[in-house]
This record gives sequence, structure tokens and C-alpha cells, in this order.
Amino acid sequence: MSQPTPSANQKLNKWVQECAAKCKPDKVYWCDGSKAEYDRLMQEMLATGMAVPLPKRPNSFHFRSDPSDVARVEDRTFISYPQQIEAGPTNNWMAPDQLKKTMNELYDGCMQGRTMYVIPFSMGPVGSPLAKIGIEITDSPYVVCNMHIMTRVGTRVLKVLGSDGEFIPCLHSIGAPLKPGQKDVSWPCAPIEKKYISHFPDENLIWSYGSGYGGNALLGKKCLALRIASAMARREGWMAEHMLILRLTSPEGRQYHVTGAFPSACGKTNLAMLLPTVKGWKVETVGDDIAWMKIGPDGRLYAINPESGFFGVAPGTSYKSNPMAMDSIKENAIFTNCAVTDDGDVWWEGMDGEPPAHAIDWKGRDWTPASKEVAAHANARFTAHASQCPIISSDWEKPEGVPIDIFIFGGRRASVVPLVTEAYNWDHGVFMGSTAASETTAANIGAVGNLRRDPFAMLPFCGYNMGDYFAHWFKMGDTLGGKAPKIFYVNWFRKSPEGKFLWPGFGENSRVLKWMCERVDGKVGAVDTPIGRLPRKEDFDLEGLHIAPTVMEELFKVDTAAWKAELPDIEKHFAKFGDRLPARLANQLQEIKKRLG
Ligand code: SAT
Ligand code: MN
Repeated sequence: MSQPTPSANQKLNKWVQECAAKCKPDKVYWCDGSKAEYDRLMQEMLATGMAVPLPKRPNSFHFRSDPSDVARVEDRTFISYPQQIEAGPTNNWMAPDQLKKTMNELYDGCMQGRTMYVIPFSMGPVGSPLAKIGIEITDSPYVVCNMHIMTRVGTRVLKVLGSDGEFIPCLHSIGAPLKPGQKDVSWPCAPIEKKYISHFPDENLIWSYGSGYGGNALLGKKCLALRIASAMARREGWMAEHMLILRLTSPEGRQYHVTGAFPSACGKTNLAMLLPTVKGWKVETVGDDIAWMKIGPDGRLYAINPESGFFGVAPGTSYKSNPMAMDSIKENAIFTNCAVTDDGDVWWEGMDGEPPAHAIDWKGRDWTPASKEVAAHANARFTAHASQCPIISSDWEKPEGVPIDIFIFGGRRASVVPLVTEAYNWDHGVFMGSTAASETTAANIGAVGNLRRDPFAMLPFCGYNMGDYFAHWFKMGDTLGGKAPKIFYVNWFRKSPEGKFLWPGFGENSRVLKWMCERVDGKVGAVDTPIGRLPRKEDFDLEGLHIAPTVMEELFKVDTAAWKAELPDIEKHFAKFGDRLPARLANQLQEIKKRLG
């Protein structure tokens, strides 16, 4: 029934055997990563009705998930150390023994009637000194196809692994065994209370059960590349961050590399693929979600994108907001939970042009513009290979990565926070990152407009106590010394008292990036304020943009009273970390208090 193992790695073969004995699949299949394999699995999913063909987009397919399985499940995500304090105040915790016992009961026979796929994958270019190898075991062919796009999959990874290489075991099951003769549904999964997305950082181990969607199931992404990798990075002296990576080139041909951390719904993918409006400047994309960074032989920080594709939010993506993303998904793409039009294309809210007169919505029902519900789920996604992005950097797969000049943090704030602020120094920058906050949108839980602190945009992704994570940032800064990237905080979302966005955003954000680059080179000055350094009016390039001087004043306004009013919330936020809060952060809070007077 099952293939002989193509792996020379005893440890891996033993683990695969153990998983098969536990999950009891009908057969075991080792993925080779070939196009033929991808095509064959897609054909099988078309045959069962799980995949819907999209004649308008060559080699592209649409999937509808179960309405209960549409996003990451943060409540069901666990960081499991023997001691709860190691998971810290921001993570769900359960002791490893208890969690494994519960999950082993669920895994028992969970793949009956299904195939167990073994996916060898590399996060980072295969063989890169920054790359890590994972092996995902899954019973979802949809997961296999997505992993083909999002990671480097197949036999070439087993070659690098060799007989004694290290790998991160990632066990995944949708948790829906089939009895003999039982008919399958188009998106099998387990009910919410049986879903577990579990991480055992001490063992570099991931166990996921019950969901087939996104970060719950594509285990290379948030589980490995952020939660497990952040814990590894701390032990090994590097950084795993929830950051986009881009390259800017000035008219003179000087290159700058930028990474940026933003909470969800702040336009990270849009920024990663921005088309600059500022004259003569060029942007290339390196990554849109995750950066792994390590200090290179010259003492600078180098970043790779561990992924090889984009798993982007579809609604709101258009030729206006992100033309390069639109061009990346013309073919060879997977769509999930979008609407499907009568002529065989996908559609979502916020796409260019008129809505279709009729479509099938993400739940498979008839939809017209008069329908009360949205056609595409708010977290509908596209999966596309990074090489399909027209502005992907020629160096996006450079094994040693690209040298980082600038870190950006940010959030969505209608008031208080100016368009851009430069940190006084590394410690102040860490303070900015650790207090990063965003107003909740419809895509978040909680009341719309509430302020949610999301330190370094890592709140759902830090694989250990976040107080220790802050300390790790200080340690990295100490090692980098004068070669550390400069740190900035941005807010594209400030509004007028009438509720209108003050800054046009999108391509115009290149003006802010240009100012940052000129600060790196010491070409322009800045104004010192209690909250950090702001641009001088005369240095900020507004050529070709019609924006009233009063609006610019508002964008650069430092409202001292409003900042003072935020301090108690920051104190409360820091207090959560108890004695794991680095003294240097408490000190930064005192400093800003003093500066605000
Ligand atoms: O579903 S994912 O975790 O991959 C995407 C996201 O939530 O950012
Ligand atoms: Mn993300």
C-alpha cells in the first residue's frame, strides 16, 4: 500500500512510523515536491468537488472551507512548557504531559480512510545557513498543495537533511477520520472544542489537530517560522520576526533594506509590494510576512524570507491598493473562501470595478449585490508563489539574506500617533516596538476602535515569555552596537476630526521611506520631540503631492496631553510581565514621562 521511505534519516523514519501507527491512515505518501505531484493532487480534489476550477485564471482553483474553520484560532493555540511562566502572560498554556495525553487520544485513528502525506520542507532557501528543515505530516491534500507554494518542498530537502540532519516535526490532522463507506465532505475538520494548535518549544515540536485552515494547518508559517523559530532564535542568538522585507533603491542606485512589523489589517502586504510615487525611487519585495535575521560576518543584521509564497488577505486587495499583488495571482494560484463568478473567476469585496450581478458566495450560496451578507469571507485568502510577483527582488532567495538598514513598527491609530517618528536610540526603539498598538477593526475580536497592544506584532506568535523576548531584543542591540538598524514608528491611519484619513497612503508611503533612508545616511535633519524625532518640514519630499500644509501639520503633530493620557495604559501593559520585564523598558517609560513633563 505505502511507498518505501525515500529518507536516509533514521530519526525521521522512526517518527513517521510512529505517527502512522498512531493515526492509522490507509496509506502513507512521501511528497517529492514535483509539479506532477501538485497537479495530480489538484485533479483528485477537483474530482471530489473540494476544489473548484477557475477558467479565468490558468491553473488556479477555489476552495470553500467549513464555516467554522475560517481563520487562526488563537484561543485554541498553546505554548507548552513544563512551567507556565516560560509561556508568559500573553500565551495560552497547558503542561506538555497533559496536552500530549489529550491530543494523543484525538490522534488515535484520526487518519482512518485517508492518506497520510509526509512533506519535507525547508523554511528559507534550501541549504541556506539561515534555513531550517521541517517535516509536516498531514492528512489534507489542500495543505500539501499550499505547502508546495508557501515553502520549498520535496526530495531535495531530504537530500540536505541527510542521515543525521536536524528537523522540526510538525504533525497535522484535520481530525475527521472516515469510516469504511462513509462519504467525505468538501472541507472536513473537527469542531472548535477539539481543535488544538500546540507548540512544544523545548522539543522543537508542533502538533496541530482539527483545523485545515491557514496558519492552523500550514505549519511552516506561524507555528514553525514564528512560534518555534522565535524560541530557537533566542537560544541561538538570532531573530524570528513577524516582518515584511523590502528593498528600496534611490535614484543614485544606493540600496536600503527595510523590515517592518505591523499587526493584522495594517497593510503589511501592501507596503511590501508598494509602487513608489516619489520620483526615481524603486521598491522590490523580499517578503511580506516573516523575517529571519542573523548577524553576518561584517557585524550587520541579515534577513531572509523563510517562506516562498504569499498567503494574503483577498478582500480589499485591488489594483488601487496593491497592483503587484493583483498581478501575482493571475495564474497558478489557490483561492480560499472568495466568491466565484458565473464566468469562472474569483471576486471579493474591495476588488476593482463593479461587483458581479451574480456570484456564488464563500458558503456556496447564490449571491447578488442586494444580498445582506458579504460574498467573500473577511479572511478569504490567496496563495501564490513569490516568484509571480512582478517586483520580487532578484535577491529574494539569496542564501545569506539582505543587510537590514531600517526597522519599522506601526499600527492603526486615528489620533495621537504621528505619521512617522524616529527612535532616539535602540532602547527607545525597543520601547516603541514593545508598546506598539492598533485600534481593532472588524477583522479583530473586541469592540471596533479599541486599542490593542500588540508588541512587535508578535502577540499571537511569540513562542516564549514575552518579557524575555523584549530582553532578547536588547541583547541583539547590544551585540549589533553601531551596526544596528535605525528604528522608526509609523502611522498611516491618522484621521481628521471629521473622520477622514489625513494621509493618502499606499504608494505615497514611499515619501516616508525616503525620509528614513536619508536619515540613515545623515542627509537630513530632524526635530527632537518628547516622543522621538520627527521630520523637518523642509526635508520631507511632497513634490507632486497636493496636500494642505495644515494637514501636514496635523500629521506631524505631537499632542503632549494625549500622549500623557496613554501612559497609564502602557504601565498596565508592562505590569503584566512582572519581573520578566527588562529594567531597560521600565527605564524608557520613565524617560518618556520626563520628556513629556
Ligand atoms: O492564517 S495565517 O496565520 O497564515 C495568516 C494570518 O493570520 O496572518
Ligand atoms: Mn502575518
